[in-house]
Amino acid sequence: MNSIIKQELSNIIDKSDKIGVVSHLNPDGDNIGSILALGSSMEKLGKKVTILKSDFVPNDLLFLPNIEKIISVSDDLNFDVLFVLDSSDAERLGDNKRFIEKAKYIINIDHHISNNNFGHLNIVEPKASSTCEIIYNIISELNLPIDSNIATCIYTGISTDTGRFMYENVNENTHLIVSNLLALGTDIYYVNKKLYQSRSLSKTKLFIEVISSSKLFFDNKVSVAKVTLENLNRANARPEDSDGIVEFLRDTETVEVSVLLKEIETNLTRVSIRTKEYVDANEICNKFNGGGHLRAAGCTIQRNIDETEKLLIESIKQYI
Ligand SMILES: [Mn+2]
Repeated sequence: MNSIIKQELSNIIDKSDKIGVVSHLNPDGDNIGSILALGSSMEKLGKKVTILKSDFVPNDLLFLPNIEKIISVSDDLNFDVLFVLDSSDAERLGDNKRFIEKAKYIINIDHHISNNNFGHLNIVEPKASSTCEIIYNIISELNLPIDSNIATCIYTGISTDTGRFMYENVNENTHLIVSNLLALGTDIYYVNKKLYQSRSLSKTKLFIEVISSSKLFFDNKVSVAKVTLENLNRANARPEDSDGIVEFLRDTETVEVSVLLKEIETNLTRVSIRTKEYVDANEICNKFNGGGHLRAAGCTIQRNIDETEKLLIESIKQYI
């Protein structure tokens, strides 16, 4: 963060009383972790903070400290400043996009390379491992309050967005931050058990069904799996229970690109792409008005799930 941005951010927080912090659709550990961490820190400063969700919070994140502070609203709220975290564009907020349209000042903090700088102040750092890493740096550079609960939320975002510290976005600084988070009292054994060893039975059933019907293409380099509404029904699972399938498929030795297609409705399919070494996932998704990161990206296509599958396979072909 350069000193001009740092000064501006500090001024805005100083002079604002009513502060909103908002999540995106289909939130993950980094998104929920970052809104809770920043929201709780500013609340400790004495600000009136509203932490808003734009969608369901996945079950495996309900253990996070201060999770009860997250609300969903139907009536309209006014903020002096609205922080939008981990969201590459305003559309990611779904219905809560209306808060962006009416807030006096928007601060966009994100690490997606595809971020379109929709805020008045944009702190977009594609090299950061996670939005939580950026939030940690803001808290430490601005001397904002931090405690073990805030540290736990930040740790969760960094751990989940780095694939448990395995991806290329991890560097020595990531581990230095984690070292500080542990010193602040994060119980990593407890957090890791909640995050990685607490899968529901219906989620396990969904994984088995979806993975067993997945298909391989181009010399086993591309793996494609489909989650239909029927799959969800049979396993008694929720749409977010498919989180993790696309990474599981990517981890196959021969696979460079894994694709998960989720049927949202008959002619609407959500696509998640993961790559391992040389294919740019962001570039593929950009063609369909989506985006994300080099090795993890997504898009939404207005076609049925089978047509989307054909479209994607055709589009990935040139990279293999
Ligand atoms: Mn993130």
